[in-house]
Amino acid sequence: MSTVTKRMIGWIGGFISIALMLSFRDAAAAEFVKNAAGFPIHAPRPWEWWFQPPSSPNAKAIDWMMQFVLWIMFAVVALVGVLLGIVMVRFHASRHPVPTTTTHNTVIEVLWTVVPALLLIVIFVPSLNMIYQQSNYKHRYMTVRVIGHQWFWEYDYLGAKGVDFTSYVIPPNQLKPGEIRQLSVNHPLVLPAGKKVVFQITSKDVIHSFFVPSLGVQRYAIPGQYWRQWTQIDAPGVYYGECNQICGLNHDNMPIEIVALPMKQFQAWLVEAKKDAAQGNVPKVHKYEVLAEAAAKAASLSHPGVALASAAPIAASQ
Ligand SMILES: [Cu+2]
Repeated sequence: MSTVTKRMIGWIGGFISIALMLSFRDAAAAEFVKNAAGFPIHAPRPWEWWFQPPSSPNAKAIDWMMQFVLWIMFAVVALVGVLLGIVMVRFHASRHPVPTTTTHNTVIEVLWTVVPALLLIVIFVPSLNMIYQQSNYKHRYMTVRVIGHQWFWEYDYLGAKGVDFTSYVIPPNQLKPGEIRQLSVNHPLVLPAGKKVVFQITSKDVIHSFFVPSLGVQRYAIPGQYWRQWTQIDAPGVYYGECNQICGLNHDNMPIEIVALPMKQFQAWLVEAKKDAAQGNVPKVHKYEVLAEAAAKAASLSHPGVALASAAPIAASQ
């Protein structure tokens, strides 16, 4: 096989791989596993090549930026690769035994300074835009204080007196149908869909990190400091994240589960939660129709994507 043929095969293979990656992404974005209430489950899926499908304005901006920079990078790598290939073939010692003594070429030097500078400007403008978008906390609907602990999360609904509860991972041997191993929690954070929510993030002990990729949320939780971040969840659904700052022995046991409810259902839940809090009880966050219905019907769910717990406990099936 000639060198040219091999090179051709290499290039064609490369393009086919990229096309495949893109088609995987489109296929992945199109389908969600749904819980029994019809709410899509936003969790990592096997063979996911790209970011989780973005579900908030922030996540969409991040996703767009990632692809924008990726394609610029792809073009730069392709150009440099082709030039390198040409040099290697044309100026190979066998074809070109006497090396040239050229040391300067003004046109090329100006080009390889100006073109990268322009590329940086092209990247700089939208990224600055994104920073401004992400630091705009105006017109919020509500604020939730998120407190990291070793090893669980605490959610304090500011403005809803007493609504402040902890959220623990469900141990693998206690998973119920429809729950996801190391992602489902006993008390999920309940939020309204379609409204701007500000998180006020801090920690009681060590540094944690509040990370929900599909919502474009990621902030360190640092003792003695409040860091903010906002999100606006596009549609009702269940969104999963994890503490992504190594915080000790059970770092992997502090996932984040956010249930985004339609406005009416959220308000109904909040009324209940306030009543519970007034009676000195932990708000029963599972006591709303969506999750109850989901738990009841989830046994019938089957999907190759998210590894939902089956009716039999995991420990028993192993
Ligand atoms: Cu942590």
